[in-house]
Amino acid sequence: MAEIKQVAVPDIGDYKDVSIIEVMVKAGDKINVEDNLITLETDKAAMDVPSPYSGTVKELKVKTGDKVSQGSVILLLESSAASNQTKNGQTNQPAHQATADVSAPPTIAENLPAKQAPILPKATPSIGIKAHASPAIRRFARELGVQIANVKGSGEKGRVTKDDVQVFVKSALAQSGVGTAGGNGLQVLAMPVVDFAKFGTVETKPLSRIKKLSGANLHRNWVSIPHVTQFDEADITEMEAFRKELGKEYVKQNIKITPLAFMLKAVVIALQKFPEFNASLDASSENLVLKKYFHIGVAVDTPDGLMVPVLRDVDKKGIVQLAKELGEISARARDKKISATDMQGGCFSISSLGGIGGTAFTPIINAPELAILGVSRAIIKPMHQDDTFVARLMLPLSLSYDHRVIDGAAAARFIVFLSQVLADTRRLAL
Ligand code: CAO
Repeated sequence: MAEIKQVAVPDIGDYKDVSIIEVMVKAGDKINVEDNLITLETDKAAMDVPSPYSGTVKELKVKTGDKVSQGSVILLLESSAASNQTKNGQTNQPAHQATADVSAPPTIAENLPAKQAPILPKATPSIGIKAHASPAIRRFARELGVQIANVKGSGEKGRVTKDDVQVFVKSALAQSGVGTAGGNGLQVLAMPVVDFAKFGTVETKPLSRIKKLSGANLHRNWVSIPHVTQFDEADITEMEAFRKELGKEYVKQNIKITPLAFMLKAVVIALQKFPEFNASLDASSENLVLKKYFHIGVAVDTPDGLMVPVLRDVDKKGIVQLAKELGEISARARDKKISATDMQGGCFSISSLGGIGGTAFTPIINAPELAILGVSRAIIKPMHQDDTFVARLMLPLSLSYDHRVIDGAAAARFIVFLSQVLADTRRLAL
């Protein structure tokens, strides 16, 4: 026959008026003997209070933040006669001691069954990084293979809650791609958690939404694609002379003709000659999907972070048209007027830092594309020609490619051909 029982705070030693920092049950919950009900925290340690009975919670008498002592009623439980006592015959369990404020390996207290757990909480020396969490949450984290010290707590005083552990696991799964077609299950050491303020003044600034989104993509691409970067220099002396002439003609129409418009055109000519660069792996990673269109992504630096809008059908457009579209799309990106569709469908990307400087860099492939071209600042260099040195304007190129699909020799052929096209602007018209 069902009966209503009072569940009270057990013997917690000399502690009085101890704060409840977590309530783990609510009215209507069905609980078993030894399920944890609340977590108490003294200035030294945290401890869980388990249920001495099984049954259904009828009414909660406490809430987070309340102060309780031995004998304070926690809740009323409707319990069946058969389940009135704990396995060892006790009518009320001692509190389970938490490993105080440390992320040390599980303590003896945590490993012992409840009936053997010490009654009095004791301070454990503080070693390692602090992580506040109740024994139940620590146990839950351990079962999932999560190191509690790596979980950011959202509870009171930064306590790690069950939700925090679940969010941590979900985000770890999402980052590793486990369960997805591109899953790689990478296991890496956790980043060290450093208190930077210990070494000097610091300021914390949240990352922008764009940085968070692009950061996650860059990270996935960097760890899951075997990148190799091939470098070359293109002689753009003639191209530059032509660009300047053309630029003057279009100033009035407010079209700025930069080297990038020429790069777009030259890249498409190279992609037409080397179709495996204008392709993606399918979801099984066993087939190459060769694209018959030529949409090129262009990395644009915006105050909020990197965006890669896509210019469509570059093969069907001339240099002036491309320069115009480039100006428009980069202005839209900087004004935050780029939509998700503007960034989809790219076959290959170009990242130009030529307007800023630098000699070379290793761009990260914008998956599922297979290659990306980095462009650095052109400089005049002495080049050896016909037994003499002549001043030529040399443009540094960095081609990162997916080595699962593209061989080094193919990449070298691609970049050499691209350099030839840029060196002889007549080829752009072919
Ligand atoms: N060598 C020498 N000069 C160059 C050059 C190069 N490779 N590329 C551009 N320039 C010159 C331009 O001609 C222009 O000169 P003037 O002002 O005298 O006419 C100046 O540098 C500035 O060019 P720009 O940067 O405004 O224009 P762009 O077409 O070259 O680039 C855009 C447009 C949107 C790509 C660029 O503004 C940008 O955002 N670049 C950053 C991309 C980025 O962050 N990439 C890193 C991603 S991490 O992989």
